[in-house]
Amino acid sequence: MTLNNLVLLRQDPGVLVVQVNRPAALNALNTDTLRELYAVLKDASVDASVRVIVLTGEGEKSFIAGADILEMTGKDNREAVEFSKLGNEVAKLLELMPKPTIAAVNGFALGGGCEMAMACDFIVAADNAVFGQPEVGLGLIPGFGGTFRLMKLVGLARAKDLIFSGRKVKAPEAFQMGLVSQVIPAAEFRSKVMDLAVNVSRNSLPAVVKSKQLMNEFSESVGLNFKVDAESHAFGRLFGSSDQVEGLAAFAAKRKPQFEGI
Ligand code: CO8
Repeated sequence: MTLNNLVLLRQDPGVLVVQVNRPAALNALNTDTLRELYAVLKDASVDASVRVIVLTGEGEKSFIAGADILEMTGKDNREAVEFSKLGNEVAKLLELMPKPTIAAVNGFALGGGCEMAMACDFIVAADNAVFGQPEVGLGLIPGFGGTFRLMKLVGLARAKDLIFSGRKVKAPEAFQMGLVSQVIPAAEFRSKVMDLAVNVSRNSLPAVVKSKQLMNEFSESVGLNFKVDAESHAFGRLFGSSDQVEGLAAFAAKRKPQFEGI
């Protein structure tokens, strides 16, 4: 496929940094970006020179501020299912590929952004990072794996708290919940993340990959396809509902939504 620089790559020996590059939209994921992300990750998954993948966002403000709300606005049910499935394919690749994947969250990780981070093997966050699943405030549900990965990481009650309220949590609270494995001061974030990634890359790759595979299986990645399918279809069914239309229109108009759905 033609790459449009929606995803930037930087390769240090053994470490591939994959950087979502739509800073004007706070790195929100539209279809083209998801396709490009999938293509570069697929290549990296079989590239012998890549031993560790770091997923991050361009700029200082945002990792990924979610799926592109403006692009989602015109979608019908079928298109919404397809969009959710595309995001879920990227997330599945991050989770299952035979390479360690680290999410380096350098700012907003909201909605689909939090979901992409959770699909990585673990998350390190700058101390100014902000996490959340705000979909219900848009008349939506998480659609890139958040309905099952969040509860795996933080437990069922905390996942419900976050998804029902849509509230944003800062890096220290995300760390306390178990969503994030390390919080690093923003000023030294990039260099510390690279140190960490290089450290992982120097270990035996077959041993790291085998431990990844086992931990995934033991932590219920089994049944992943069923969960992904169920989520994508539930996500798609919300499209066309009065709350979904109102939620996305309110975001575009920069006003608060008025929900009436029952
Ligand atoms: N989609 C599209 N554009 C976005 C998004 C987004 N998710 N987030 C930010 N932007 C754009 C804004 O529209 C704005 O553009 P412009 O300058 O042209 O007006 C620009 O980025 C900067 O944003 P703000 O001016 O809003 O910046 P602030 O610093 O004031 O606020 C926030 C930052 C808090 C991150 C705010 O932008 C925000 O709330 N964004 C939306 C976050 C959100 O709700 N994300 C979840 C989206 S839904 C989702 O991810 C579902 C995943 C499953 C999808 C399944 C598909 C079918």
